[in-house]
Amino acid sequence: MFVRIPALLAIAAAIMTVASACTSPDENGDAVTGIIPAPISYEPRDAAPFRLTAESRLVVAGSGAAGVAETFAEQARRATGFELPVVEGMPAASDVSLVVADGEAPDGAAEGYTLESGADGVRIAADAAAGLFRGTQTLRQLLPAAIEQTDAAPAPEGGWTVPAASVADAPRFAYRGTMLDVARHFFPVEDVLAYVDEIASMKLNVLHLHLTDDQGWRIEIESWPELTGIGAATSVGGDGGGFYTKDDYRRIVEYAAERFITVVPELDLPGHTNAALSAYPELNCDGVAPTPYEGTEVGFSSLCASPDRAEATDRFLAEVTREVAELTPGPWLHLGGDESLSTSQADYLDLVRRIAAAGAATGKTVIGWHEMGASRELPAGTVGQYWSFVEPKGTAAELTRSFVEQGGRVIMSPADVAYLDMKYVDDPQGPLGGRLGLDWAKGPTTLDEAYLWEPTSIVPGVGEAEVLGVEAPLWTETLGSLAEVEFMAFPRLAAVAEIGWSPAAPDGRRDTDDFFGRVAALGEHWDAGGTVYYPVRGVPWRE
Ligand code: TNX
Repeated sequence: MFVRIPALLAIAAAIMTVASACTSPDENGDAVTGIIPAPISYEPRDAAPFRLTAESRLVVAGSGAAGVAETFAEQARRATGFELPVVEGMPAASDVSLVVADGEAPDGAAEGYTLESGADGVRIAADAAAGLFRGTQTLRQLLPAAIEQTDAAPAPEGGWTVPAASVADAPRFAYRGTMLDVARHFFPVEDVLAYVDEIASMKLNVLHLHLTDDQGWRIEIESWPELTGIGAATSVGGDGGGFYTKDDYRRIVEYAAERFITVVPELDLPGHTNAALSAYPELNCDGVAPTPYEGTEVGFSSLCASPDRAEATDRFLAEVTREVAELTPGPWLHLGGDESLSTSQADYLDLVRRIAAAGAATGKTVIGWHEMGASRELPAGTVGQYWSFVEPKGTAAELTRSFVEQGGRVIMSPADVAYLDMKYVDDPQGPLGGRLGLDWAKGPTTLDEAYLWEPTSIVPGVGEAEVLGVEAPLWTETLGSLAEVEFMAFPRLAAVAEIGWSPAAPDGRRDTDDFFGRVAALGEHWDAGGTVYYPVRGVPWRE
């Protein structure tokens, strides 16, 4: 299906040696439903399980149900070899019924759904197609892991069964994302599509693409062709460049949209711009294009705030934001704002005002890293993304509250728990010898740490109503292949996905044992689908 086998095999081989040393499966025989993120409610029904067979059909009703059915069927057909036609009409006991109709989701939530399964069939119902799709991802996890197979292998022992259960579900936060840095290293479209499928299974609804940085500009801009003509040739370590043509990018957006995932494009401005500056001398204060950059330092580059450069800089800002906004059906445009360490505060504030205004002029809602909160001239509703890892009393908290004071909300991405590029704790002894990832945010990050944080307790004054959601960023200075991306993302992304979706624990304590048990179930799906993950110690991985 996806062209990524060799890199994957290399890592998978290394991992298998470690996996066999991991703890044994759940010995108590406890019913672990294996759903991640945990649903609002899961009740086993006193009934025989559902069986998906060669006779099964996907019986659809309501707006958007057929599209959701096709997306689900595509993978299920591949794995089972069954025909699984998408039809309308009366469902039979061997069918999966997919219904969009008013009053089906808990509280009418757009992404909510109910799922009933048993010998009498499966019925997933939602108020909107988005909720129906989320429900099919629960079904994906309730089916045997072999449902992830990329070709029809023999059916699992016992057949394609789904336990008899009633599920009612809806997300806690509206924004549940992950960021992929395609600037430090470039990832081809097929890799991004594979990643989209993987994150869809955890009910994430945002893929933030960090499209530009010092080391590369990765999105075609017709009015500034050298951004990719010159600015896309490099990456960290001289690993080669690349960029998305507009058609490539549209493919990603469309594929994500079929999975009800919004792509948030990021143009990182005014810092992190060496690639753009190297392509256009007129964007530099001294009129000289710097040489391309393939290192990993941050904070040395910036657009020029000088009035001499205002014409070129403002035209650049207007045109790049317009072209990227035109490619973006979603509501958000991320314009960076982080680590502009080579500009004076006055210049930074001037540039941020112009950058955010250009973004808002496209009709999109601007998102900025928390440093952008230094500006008191942000367009109303600008969203802040908090990434600090220091105590909340510091400046980062004040900068973050500034977005709320200006009518915006906040995405929580605290680096010490939510950054997927932080090393795993055991990795120095692990399969990759500590080669992947960074550790600047308070050292390596365990799966427990990724799981045991509460987005509404990070910044005082930014509570449930002010938190738009959560996002787990993955910076790729040290990551050059999809397999390496997957290795850093999984299983920790599952933890952040659950924080974003599942209800807050009533006593404020999440149950790691229960979570680890469900991660093990997800691990079987990853194995079957060829997704690489780090076999974190303490998770009862199944053989
Ligand atoms: C900080 S966090 C950055 C990135 C780096 C990352 C490495 C943030 C907004 N900026 O430029 O890639 O650390 O972890």
